[in-house]
Amino acid sequence: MLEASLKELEASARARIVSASSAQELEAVRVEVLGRKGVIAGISKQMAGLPAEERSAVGRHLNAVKRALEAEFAARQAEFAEARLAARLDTEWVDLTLPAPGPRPGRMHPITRLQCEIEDLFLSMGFAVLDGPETETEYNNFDALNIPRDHPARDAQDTFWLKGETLLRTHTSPVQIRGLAKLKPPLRMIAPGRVFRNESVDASHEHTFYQVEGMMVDREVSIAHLIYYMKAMLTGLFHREVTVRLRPGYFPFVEPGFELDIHCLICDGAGCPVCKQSGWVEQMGCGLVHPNVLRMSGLDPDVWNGWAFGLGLTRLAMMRYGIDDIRLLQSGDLRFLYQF
Ligand code: 2NM
Repeated sequence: MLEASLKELEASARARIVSASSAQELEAVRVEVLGRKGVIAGISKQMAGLPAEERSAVGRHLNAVKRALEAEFAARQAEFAEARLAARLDTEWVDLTLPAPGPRPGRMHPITRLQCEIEDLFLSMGFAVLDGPETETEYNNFDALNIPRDHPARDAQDTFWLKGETLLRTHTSPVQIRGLAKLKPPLRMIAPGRVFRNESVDASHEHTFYQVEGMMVDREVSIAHLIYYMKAMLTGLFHREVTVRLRPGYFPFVEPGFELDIHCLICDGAGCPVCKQSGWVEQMGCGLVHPNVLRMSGLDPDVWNGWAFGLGLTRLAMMRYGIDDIRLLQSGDLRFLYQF
């Protein structure tokens, strides 16, 4: 009786293995036949009731059927695996003879580009380009620049204070103070770099931004020299003649101090949103180096004097490239960066 059902089982299992149309269907059949609770396991259980001599004959037959079906399943599984591979080769092939798509090259950030151009301009006029630390002493950042002890810029609201008397530099002037200690006048130098102010961030304010400051110290330096060099820089940057005007401006480290405006390059002075209809755009602060600053750096203001300027690269970059939100500059957004 069991012998007959074994034969029948083998035949029907073989038929189902052959007709299985997918690996999943085949697996379902395998579990049903060979699984722990499958048909063969069931028959195996029933054998317990047979007399001993019959049991060993049926047992041998059962094992033979089991091994034969296992081999059959394995062969059919291999067929499915091979078919899967063939299908992948159809869709996933790669032509190895094609030239590789080279890496997408990086670009220079718009601020870096401006900084490099300004460095080149001043290098060509005999200036040294100086670098310095981003963490500074209170002395280099404030005292040596004639900024009074009670000046609001020293406030925790404006300055990121670190441990002790150190801080994140709020301008690159401390680099120039270091320059004055190292170089002998007559001297010319610029100090480009990253500066930090404790401000709330919005579309036109960042806590981290870029500046270029510069100074020249010689005998009998005048405002005429200052204007000459500022015009040389702006003409070089904008590739055209620029008209400038000076208004009085207060910075503790210069006397007299000025705000320097340029005739709006977008509307040529007619009035537009960039110059807020005034025809002029505020560009930078500048002036003649305060005698106290020279004195604190060990220079006699009766012998030496100088001019200095401070320029924000962010505003300049926004103007030059028509960027309307300052936050894009530090966003790291490739969609923004690849436009330059
Ligand atoms: C400005 C405006 C005016 C400036 C002064 C000095 C130094 F070191 F000579 F004292 N460096 N930069 C200066 C002058 C900076 O920024 C708006």
